[in-house]
Amino acid sequence: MDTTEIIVTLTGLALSAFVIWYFFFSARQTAAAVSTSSGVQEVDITVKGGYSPDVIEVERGKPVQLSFYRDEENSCSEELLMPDFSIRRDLPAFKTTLVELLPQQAGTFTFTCGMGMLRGSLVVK
Ligand SMILES: [Cu+2]
Repeated sequence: MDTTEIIVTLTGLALSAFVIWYFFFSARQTAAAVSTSSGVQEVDITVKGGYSPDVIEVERGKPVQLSFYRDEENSCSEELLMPDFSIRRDLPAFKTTLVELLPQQAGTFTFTCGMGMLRGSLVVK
């Protein structure tokens, strides 16, 4: 190996380490839903290279309204999937999209972008 190959290899390793850290170990942000007087549990989520917060806690049996504000044009996040709730929604850039659902069962339900790269979870208690 010459110097260039070593540098390329090391850069590649550093990038892989960063990607692994980013997807699996970076700090998760948890937010509990705020219930309105009408009993709707509301949560605001910003979509920008990920979901923030990406862990959302709600109570079972009460309607949930998630407000997704997509703060970017990156096509990765243009679609939102919540397979457990049969939800598939387009998120227009720089707009808020409301997603309503009624969690009937306790558990942790994943939501992702259309490609499954961005991830968040809805924790129903
Ligand atoms: Cu994506």
